[in-house]
Amino acid sequence: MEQLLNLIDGEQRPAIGGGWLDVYEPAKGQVYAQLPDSDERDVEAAVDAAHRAFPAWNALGREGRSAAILRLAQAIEDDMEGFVRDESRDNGKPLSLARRVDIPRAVSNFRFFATAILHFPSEAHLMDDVAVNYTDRQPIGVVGAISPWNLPLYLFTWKIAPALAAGNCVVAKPSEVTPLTAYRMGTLCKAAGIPPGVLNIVHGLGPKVGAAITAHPRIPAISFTGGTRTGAEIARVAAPLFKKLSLELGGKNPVLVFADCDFEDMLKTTVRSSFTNQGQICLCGSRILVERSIYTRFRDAFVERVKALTVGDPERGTSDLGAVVSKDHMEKVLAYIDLARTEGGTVLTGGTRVLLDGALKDGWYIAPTVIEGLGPQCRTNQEEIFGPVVTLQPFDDEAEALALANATPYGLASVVWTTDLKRTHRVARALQAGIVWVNCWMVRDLRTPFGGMKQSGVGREGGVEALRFFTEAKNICIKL
Ligand code: TXE
Repeated sequence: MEQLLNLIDGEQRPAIGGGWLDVYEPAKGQVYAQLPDSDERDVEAAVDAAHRAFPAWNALGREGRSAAILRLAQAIEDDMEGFVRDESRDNGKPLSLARRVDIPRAVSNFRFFATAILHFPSEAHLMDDVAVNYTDRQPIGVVGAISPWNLPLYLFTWKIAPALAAGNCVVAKPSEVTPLTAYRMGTLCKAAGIPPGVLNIVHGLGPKVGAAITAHPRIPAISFTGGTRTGAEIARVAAPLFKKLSLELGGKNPVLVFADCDFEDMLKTTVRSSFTNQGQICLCGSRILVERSIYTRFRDAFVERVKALTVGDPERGTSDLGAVVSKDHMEKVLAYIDLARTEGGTVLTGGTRVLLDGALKDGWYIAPTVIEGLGPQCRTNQEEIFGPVVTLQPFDDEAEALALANATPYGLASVVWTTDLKRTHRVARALQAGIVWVNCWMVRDLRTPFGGMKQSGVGREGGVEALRFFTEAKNICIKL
């Protein structure tokens, strides 16, 4: 049984307390590894190491830090298939998805911020002949990063890359549900020339290790991605400590399908935006709103496409969906499908656990599920399910489409399908979402602001937004 280890002060270490947690393989529903059951003592050791490493890492300068981060990116890319296999095994997602999205994006995250820091602008303000001001964006020092299980290495590196590039040292906690690729990446740091203590990875439970990071008096900034409830708990602890917070939380994203859309392009993409990663992406479109004149046509064509999807062995190229990430999560998603039935919904396809055979007989698989007949205010259409489940709702006009789209406590992402340019501008600007995709989905430019409003989070990641989060802006005013 492989034992994954913490990375603290450049060393691979077990938890000080000596405890271990089980790590499961969702495709088989079995334990395959163990994880340090760390606690505040391990976090303390990581914080000490990070503070000791900070002066030299910062003094390395942007070029020096950029070179080290680029070496780490290259080391991951050099073992692409190993990371792909590990990510799929740990999360249950198809190998093809980890190969196409997760690991290449982790490499891109490092390369993007390793070069972005070289062009990170600052400002000067001249006051005629009185004074000159310049803005000095200095690294915060030691920052905390806490990430979820749905896109494990992708989201873990999305925080670590800008933090390191900006000159900070990091105390990071990946999800205890999917720790494998973070552990693997930690083993590459020494050879990549990331000095001891610059990146510290402390594995373990959220309420223990995550909470210790959040509360630690010598970690003045926390970047978190995860559920809205956990985000609220982190904010409750961090607020009185006046910590800088970046919270990327849940979503209940609408897809608005107008009758004038490119139907085939919309249909193909909407299957993807509904069920990619088993629907476990906070950017997935889980509420599909369709103009009434094409509702029946859309419903029948969409259901036919969904029925053709294959739920199967994540290692097989023919599998469109793999396993959901845990037994608890499978039961949560199935409970939401039962709730939808209770609330009066009709399950048009899916709605059940999928039982495979052989070594996969105990795996956690759910059929892609499409539900109609529910109003906007029921729990099924208000709460985040975060699984392969979407609902369909018709609308009669643009005003009703927007009212339905904005009718949840979330405001993360949205998708609009129309060929009417004026409507595109009207609808995009009226949607309560941090991200609006028009005639596409998951098209990502890393320079753009990323994040949501309402209960989808606070702040933005990506590009200069991330570099500004991980630095303190100081105005220096000099008399002329
Ligand atoms: O979240 P959890 P999950 C959302 C997605 C879904 C959720 C899935 O919509 O709601 O995240 O991730 C740690 N103090 N997004 O279920 O439980 C925990 O150990 C400190 C939105 O994992 O919140 C894990 O490492 N930390 C996002 C991490 O928090 C705590 C994209 C997340 O766990 C903690 C991806 C505590 N008290 C997923 N309790 C976006 N908007 O981009 C748990 N943790």
